[in-house]
Amino acid sequence: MFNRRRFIQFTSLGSLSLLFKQGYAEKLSKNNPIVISTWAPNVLANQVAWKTLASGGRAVDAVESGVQIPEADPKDQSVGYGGFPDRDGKVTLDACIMDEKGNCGAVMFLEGIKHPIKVARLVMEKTPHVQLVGEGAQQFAIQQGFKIENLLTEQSAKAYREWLKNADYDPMVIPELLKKQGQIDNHDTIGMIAMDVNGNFGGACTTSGMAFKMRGRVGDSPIIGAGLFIDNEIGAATATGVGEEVVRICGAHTVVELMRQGYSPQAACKFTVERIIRLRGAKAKELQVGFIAINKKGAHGGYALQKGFTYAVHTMEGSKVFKAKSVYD
Ligand code: SD4
Repeated sequence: MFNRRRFIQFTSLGSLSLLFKQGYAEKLSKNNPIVISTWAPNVLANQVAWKTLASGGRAVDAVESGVQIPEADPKDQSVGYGGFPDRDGKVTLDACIMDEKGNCGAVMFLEGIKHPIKVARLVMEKTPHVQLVGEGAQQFAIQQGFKIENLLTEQSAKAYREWLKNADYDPMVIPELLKKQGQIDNHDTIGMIAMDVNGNFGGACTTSGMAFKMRGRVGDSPIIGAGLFIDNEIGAATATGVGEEVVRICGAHTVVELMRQGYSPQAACKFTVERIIRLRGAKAKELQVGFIAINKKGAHGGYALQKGFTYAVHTMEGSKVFKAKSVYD
């Protein structure tokens, strides 16, 4: 039953009157809207997305606004402005978005645009295509009124100069090194998925990719089916970690298809992570990949290869952070 006291406690006051006026309150409690994001610090991004969900808005609009928080945050060195550069010292961004009708858009290897998710949304809505890459993606963004900005902050440039001393690319070791240097605070690619009051899903994923990657490299994050997937009858899933491993198994799509077979979100994420181990054997011990998922009932789950993967959840009950279970400790 709908609990008005709890509802008032956890819903932003601004959206309350609107909700009651438009009769969303009942829908809110019945359909359990939910937004979840990879990594604990994205609690804030979820709160922004929740404002849209709590006022009866679409999941796709909620996630588009939510992921702009880390995109604009220079302290988040895995997403948008302030992201770590590639091995040539250039920040290149990947993002995708998907709605409840299977509409989707993506940009890859995009330079100089602070909010790649907004460009991905416009690819979805204003072009006959799903994916735009590099110079073409940038040209499209400029046509749509975006400004070119320098996205490389002094902090990320410093990390790059440090990295250049050895210039070894190792996706597992690099985050640890940067952590030791105080450069990162367990903050990573954001994959955000949501279900709105109408029971419809939306998802967004945005990243600056693996730090010090080869120039032109694109990971899983902007690939529909790998970094993000939605089937409105079933649920939504998104990924973080070493993108090459996620692409290999069509990660997010696999999670959703397992939920279709009756797996819970957590069990579907676990089975998908285990598929990486079956393919990669001992190599999987040196990699991190994490998935999160939600189903039509509003249940959520996550699973990772290595410990330390967290995800943030926002529902009618407020914000919470979950530590995902993992295969390796
Ligand atoms: C990529 N999956 O580019 C992204 C990176 C990432 O946490 O998620 N880092 O492969």
